[in-house]
Amino acid sequence: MQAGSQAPRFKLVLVGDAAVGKSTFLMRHLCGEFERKHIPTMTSQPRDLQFYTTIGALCFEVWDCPPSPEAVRESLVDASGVIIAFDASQKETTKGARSWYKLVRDSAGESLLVAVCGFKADLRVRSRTPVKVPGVPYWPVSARSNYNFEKPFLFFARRLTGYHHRSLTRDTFECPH
Ligand SMILES: Nc1nc2c(ncn2[C@@H]2O[C@H](COP(=O)(O)OP(=O)(O)OP(=O)(O)O)[C@@H](O)[C@H]2O)c(=O)[nH]1
Ligand SMILES: [Mg+2]
Repeated sequence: MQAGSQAPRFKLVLVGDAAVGKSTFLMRHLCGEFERKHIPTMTSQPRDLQFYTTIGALCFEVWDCPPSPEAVRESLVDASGVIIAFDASQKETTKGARSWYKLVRDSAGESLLVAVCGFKADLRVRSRTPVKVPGVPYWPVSARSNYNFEKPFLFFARRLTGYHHRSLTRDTFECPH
């Protein structure tokens, strides 16, 4: 089954400090590959992620942002949701996550859907969610082991479509290369 043009489409923005694992997480979903090198993202880039669920396909246009407030503010225009990422093995990035959360709320308001992910959960995890706000979910996630790696997308799929019993049948693995 293809997620064609009729599939519901939602813009999500991936935000966090440098090197927390944003691009690696996205590439894992796109290709199934785990990128070992840190190649800094210089400009915001949209990537289409297709998901196949028990009640149909849907597409997330995911904007992978460099860790720059201007780039994040620009990317938030027309966004349906935001993933705030930090490196759960590095304490200082939890502080960063709180600042990103504030920037997102100040720029886009309280009604925008937000999820928080502590990446690199395969390493010794020392941190819990830095954003304790009712309705803002948190998952430890690993792009290396795939631990919880579909959870934020399932959350957005359910909340944005209103189908709370939607389950994923297949993640996307369509390598662009
Ligand atoms: N152990 C482990 N390492 C990870 C994981 N995810 C990413 N990394 C590593 O973290 C480093 C940085 O990953 P990137 O995805 O480039 O980080 P980024 O957040 O996109 O960084 P910027 O583009 O600079 O903002 C790379 O060396 C990845 O291999 C993970 O789940 N586990
Ligand atoms: Mg990047």
